[in-house]
Amino acid sequence: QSRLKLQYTDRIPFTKNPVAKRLLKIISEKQSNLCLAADVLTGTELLNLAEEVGPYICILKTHIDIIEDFNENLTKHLKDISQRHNFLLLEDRKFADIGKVVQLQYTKGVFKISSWAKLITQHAIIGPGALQAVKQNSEDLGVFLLTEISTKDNLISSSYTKAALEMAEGFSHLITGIVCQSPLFLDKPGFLQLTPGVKLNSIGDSLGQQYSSPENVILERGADIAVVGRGITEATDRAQAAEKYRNLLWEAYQKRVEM
Ligand code: BMP
Repeated sequence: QSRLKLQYTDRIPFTKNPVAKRLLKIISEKQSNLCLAADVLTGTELLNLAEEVGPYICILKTHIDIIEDFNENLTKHLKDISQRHNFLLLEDRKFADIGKVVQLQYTKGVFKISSWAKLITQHAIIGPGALQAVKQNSEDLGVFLLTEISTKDNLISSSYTKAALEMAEGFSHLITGIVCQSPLFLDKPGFLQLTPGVKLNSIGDSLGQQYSSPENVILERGADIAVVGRGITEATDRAQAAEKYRNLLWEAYQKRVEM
């Protein structure tokens, strides 16, 4: 059965990744398939945003290396908020180095990503090495593998996308899902499609980003979870904006299942 037609809870038995099972439960409980891209520059801004928008999201996605005043207290507080509001933390590091370096970047350095992020993103370009590097953590970690990208004139080919998906299938205990832009892997309800590039009333920014609407991303592009950044972070009332995107995305998914 196509994943496009299944409710989130009905997909739990298909996934082999424990973090994906948790995520599917959170999505159903909160009726939210919204991931917030929390691209802000200070710890205080990040924590305030997480508090405001927390009730409406299933994932909060960070780029922790853009925080100007990072210290370990920040990720500790962020973790507390994520538990209180019941969402998962995704560090969008897009790991793309040799396995050994990915292992070090994931566990060490300033950010110690493995100590707070249950979800990470990886590029497929280097082959299975980066997945092997974090594989032993699959009880406590889910990877979203990037197989397509939302930017204009990007260099990813359809053969790259296909090979990346095949690679993901070999790591089903570790893979939570796929970051992509079109309805791929329809026969794999255990993988979640995470799709960025979502904003109302905009077709893109001046640096190559391309946007679709919440309805389009769920109904046409096959997203299971949509990533919204500036559509929420730049709104005057961020909680209200998050609630609006949450409702539109959830209704679109329900419509897709029933269609
Ligand atoms: P915004 O909605 O403000 O354009 O933010 C999009 C977010 O999604 C950014 O954090 C970016 O890193 C991420 N992203 C993307 O835009 N396109 C992709 O293909 C993959 C991404 O991770």
